Amino acid sequence: MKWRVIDQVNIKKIPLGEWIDSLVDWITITFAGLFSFLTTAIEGLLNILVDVLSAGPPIVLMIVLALLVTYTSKWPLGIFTIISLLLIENLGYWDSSIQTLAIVILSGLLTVVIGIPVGIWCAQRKSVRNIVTPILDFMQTMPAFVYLIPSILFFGIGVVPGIIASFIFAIAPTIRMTNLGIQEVPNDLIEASNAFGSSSSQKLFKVQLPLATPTIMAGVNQSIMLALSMVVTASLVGAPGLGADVYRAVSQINVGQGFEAGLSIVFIAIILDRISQNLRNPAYKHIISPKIVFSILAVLVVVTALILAFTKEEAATGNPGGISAQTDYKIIGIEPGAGIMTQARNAIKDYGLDNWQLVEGSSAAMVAELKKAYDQKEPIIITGWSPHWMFSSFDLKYLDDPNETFGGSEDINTIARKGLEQDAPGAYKILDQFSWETSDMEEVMVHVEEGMDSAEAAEEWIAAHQDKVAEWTNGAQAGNNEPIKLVYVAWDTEIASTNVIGKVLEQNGYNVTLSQVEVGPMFASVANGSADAMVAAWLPSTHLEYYNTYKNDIVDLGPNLQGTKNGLVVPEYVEIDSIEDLK
Ligand code: PBE
Repeated sequence: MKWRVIDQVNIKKIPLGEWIDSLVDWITITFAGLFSFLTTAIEGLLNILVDVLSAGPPIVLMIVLALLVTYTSKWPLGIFTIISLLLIENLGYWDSSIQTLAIVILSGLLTVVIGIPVGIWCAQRKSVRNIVTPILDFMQTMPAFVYLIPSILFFGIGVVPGIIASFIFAIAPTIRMTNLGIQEVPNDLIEASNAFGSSSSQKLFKVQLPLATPTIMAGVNQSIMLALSMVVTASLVGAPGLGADVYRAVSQINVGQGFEAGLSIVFIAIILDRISQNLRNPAYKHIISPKIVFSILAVLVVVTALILAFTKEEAATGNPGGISAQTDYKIIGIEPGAGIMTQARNAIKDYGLDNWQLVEGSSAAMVAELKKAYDQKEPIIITGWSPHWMFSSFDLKYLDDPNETFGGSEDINTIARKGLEQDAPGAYKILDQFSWETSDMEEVMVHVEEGMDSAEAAEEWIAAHQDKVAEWTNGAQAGNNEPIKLVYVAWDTEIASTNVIGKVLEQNGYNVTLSQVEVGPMFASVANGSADAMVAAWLPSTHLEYYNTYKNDIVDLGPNLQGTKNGLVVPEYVEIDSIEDLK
């Protein structure tokens, strides 16, 4: 029996979530111009950074970084740097590392540029401090994932929402430590400078900031490390780099790849930590003065950026009005481990779409991006599948796939763990007899999309289709509160099916838990028996690889739905018809 305080005193749930939704909607529309400006600016800066970092052959950047680490933190660490970077390059994570470095450096710069002035302001005015401190507490305790949601709506998917979320997550230490550093400046020094009649800006720049620098730098160092720790989270909304490699490894249960990418993150973390910790007080400052070293570095960066800017040939963008230019050669994908992503990667190869990039993220982020583009009648290409409610909410079409890279029409199969038949024969039988039509599934999906709770939508469908449910439960013995664990991925199709079959099992005496996981873990958990079943295997093509990996350790109960389809999808107003048109 569920028990809620508000039921007892008869007060309605406060619609806090809805208020936030409308607020975010309002912000999205009102500040659309600002957001698209910020997106372009941040993307532009990031591209420059990436270009500069990858200007020469990798060894050049390795040496520069090693020298910098040596200078700030002594030669043994310099040697460590060069060895670890060579290892990263050998393992094949060099390009990802550059992306990650650029993301962290840019979020780091943003935190410095905004955090230090705010910190100074806090130190100077108590009233500001009183407002900023609780906001910082809030920002630091709110799970960082939550920032990603509005970030997607404001900035679209890709690297920008990742940078913004990292920035919000990472800025607090810089502000706090700047404030602290300035306040800790001894009072007699302030009085002395007052006595000499210095203006408040002289006091700030000549007395307070220099004395506070070590504390401020400690804050900056922490901010950089926090930004680095966001890279994995940011990859959920499509930020590239080592984080995306880790996410992909989790999604596909690829232990080796996960370890390699994780190790690369550790190396980058050590390098960034050492440089930023000792920036203020370099180990060899008595040999060359920091001013000279950092000037050389700055000149190097600026000159490289300028040379690149002038020599860069206009990338072969083809027809500027064409679809490729308009979408920036991006196909908006979903979870990296999804079968449709493998198909899309193959399509890029099969159709020779060398310049195209498949953006990894999540189904929810993809749909948010589609909505955004659709509202503004902007061209967009996504990985899409049916059944899906998006086809009834938007006018969309599949691009022709003459090579059949996306497979043809498929089925969704139910898969159970070995031994379930003996342990819970009734549940096994119901799962085995579960089978419905696309239109049934769509009924549930539309309700969920309209905002109904998925469990409630499932109950409603069950109540309206007792005849079908009776066929599934026919001859199945009722449970005695045995636990049944169903796993699923948060695709709209599987949210619908898993909730419905879960409710049916529950109504037949089973104690059902649903747990949402990534694709790889979904198959693996049924195979190793930590979950009882799933109703989400798209076969024969989409999940073929997973199926083949685990087929000896699972029981395939056959299709629960027939006639699905995968492909590349565009809104009707986009004037291409075939994947071949993307060339
Ligand atoms: N899908 C929906 C999944 C299966 C269900 C097509 C996104 C996939 O590609 O793995």
